[in-house]
Amino acid sequence: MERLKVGVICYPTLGGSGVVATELGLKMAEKGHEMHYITSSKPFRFTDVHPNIQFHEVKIDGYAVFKYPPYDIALANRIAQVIIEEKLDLLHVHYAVPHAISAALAKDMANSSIGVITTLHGTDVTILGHDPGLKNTVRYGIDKSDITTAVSEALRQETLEMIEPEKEILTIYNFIDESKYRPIDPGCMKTALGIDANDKVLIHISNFRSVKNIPDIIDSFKLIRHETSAKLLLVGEGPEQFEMMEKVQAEGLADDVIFTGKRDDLPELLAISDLMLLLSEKEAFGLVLLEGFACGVPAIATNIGGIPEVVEDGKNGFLVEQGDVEAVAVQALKIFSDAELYERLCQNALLTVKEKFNSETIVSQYEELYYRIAGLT
Ligand code: GMT
Repeated sequence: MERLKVGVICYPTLGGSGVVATELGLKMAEKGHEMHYITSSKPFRFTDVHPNIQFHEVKIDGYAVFKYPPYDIALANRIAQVIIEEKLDLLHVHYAVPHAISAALAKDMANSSIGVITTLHGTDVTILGHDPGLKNTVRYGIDKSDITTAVSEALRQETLEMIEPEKEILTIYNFIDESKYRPIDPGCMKTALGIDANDKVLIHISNFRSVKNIPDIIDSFKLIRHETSAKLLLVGEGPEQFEMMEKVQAEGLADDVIFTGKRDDLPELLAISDLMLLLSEKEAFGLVLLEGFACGVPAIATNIGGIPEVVEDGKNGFLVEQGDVEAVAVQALKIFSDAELYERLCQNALLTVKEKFNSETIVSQYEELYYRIAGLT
């Protein structure tokens, strides 16, 4: 098949969407396509450089005359340049707002009819979409795109109901790189973190935004800790971090809750973890669940958004209603006390990634769309 030149626009530093944009670009580059990232900085998970990947930095000067530097316009300007200079075949933008808007403007600036695929990751629809002013902007971004995808069926449905776009939306699930996330020997990680060999380890990984509902994680852990010897790893950093540190102190849990900060060795941390907790109030997909599953770690998660498409109750973990910290504790203690159930959940977690979220299948779905909008099928 023909080699495509793809412009990719994403938030280089933002959680799951940045990870998906990065991993997808790497997989496409491995397939022989030329991937051009047009971003403010190098996406954070880009540790491996590939000869088929190029970066085009968006520079913006902080002119004193502007209260807010016009990043979206600077981005549009850079996209337009790259469309022309690199003779791109298509653009893949992650997030309708602001990236699909910048892409539409760039097309106009470059006087180009280049195809645009927009992937919705959640926050623009589930949060911005509630703002009546921005709802029209999200709709504009979707309707100006040739194809829009959503990372879960729940997000697709919510977008159709809330934003009422004219264009159809397809669901393409997220994926992870199975060669990075797999069960590995934990080595001496438990000792390094000061965790006793027999302690159960619960893990939560996020960007510590309020939507992740970390107080519920701490409250659930307190109930679990009351019944069994356990440690809670809180991995990541973000706006709620210091407040959560204060809460852990106030609850008398400082000896059992470990704030690791942002870490690159997630497979190692997952290798010592028995259970993942994700108790968000909104979650379009929950990429971190897949990272855990791929390492054989089952999850307890809230029954909201796209989570039930990933966590199947009783199969690879358990679903709880948002705010029901007692249910989290009951399910966790049940899992810890039943070795057979635990083993079944772990095996099913691994199978979920292999069968439902297989990276090869999902990358092919995107590739097919790339050819379609480049007019090559
Ligand atoms: O959840 C975040 O804070 C970050 C955000 C992002 O842009 O990475 O996550 C969204 O996209 C991820 C990748 O598709 C999804 O796994 C997350 O569920 C989604 N977050 C929300 O819907 C809150």
